[in-house]
Amino acid sequence: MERTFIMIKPDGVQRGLTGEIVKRLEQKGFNLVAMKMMNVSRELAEKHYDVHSDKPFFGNLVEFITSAPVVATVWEGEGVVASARKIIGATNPLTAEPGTIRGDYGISIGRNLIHGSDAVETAQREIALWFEESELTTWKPALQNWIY
Ligand code: FUP
Repeated sequence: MERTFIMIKPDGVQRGLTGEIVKRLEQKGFNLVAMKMMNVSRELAEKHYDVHSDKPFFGNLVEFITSAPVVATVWEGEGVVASARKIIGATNPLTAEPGTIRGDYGISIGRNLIHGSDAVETAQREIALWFEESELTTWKPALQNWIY
C-alpha cells in the first residue's frame, strides 16, 4: 500500500490546526501509521529541503521549520501521495482552492501550514529521513472493508 510523509509545520501547530488536519486525512479514509511531535534540527531541515538549497528562500525556510515543534506523520492508502497533495492545496495559500487546507487556513507562502510529499519516490525518501523503520506501524482500521 502506498505511503506518504505529511508534516504539520510550526505555524499549523501553533495555530491549533493539528487536529483539524489529522481529521481531514482520517475522514478521507487514509490510515495514520506514524506520528510524532518533535523539534527539527538544522541538519534534518536542510536535508529535507535540499532540492531548494540554491533558492533565495532556503535560509528563511530552514529558520522557520526549526523555529518551533512540528508534527511529523506517515499515512497509508491507495493513491495517498497525490490525494493528500490535493487535500493540502497549492503551495501559495492565496491561490490554493477553498476547501483545501492551505486554501482554508493560510495566506502566506512562507507560512503554508503543512508539507506533503510530491511523488511516491519522494515519499519513500522523506519517510526514511524522518522515521526509523521501528516507528512505522502496520495496522488496518476495523472499518477498512467499508473504505475499499
Ligand atoms: P510544496 O511542495 O507545495 O510544499 O512546495 P515547494 O516544494 O515548491 O516549496 C517548499 C516550501 O518552500 C513551501 F512549502 C514554502 C517554501 N517556499 C517559499 O517560502 N517561497 C517560495 O517562493 C516557494 C516555496
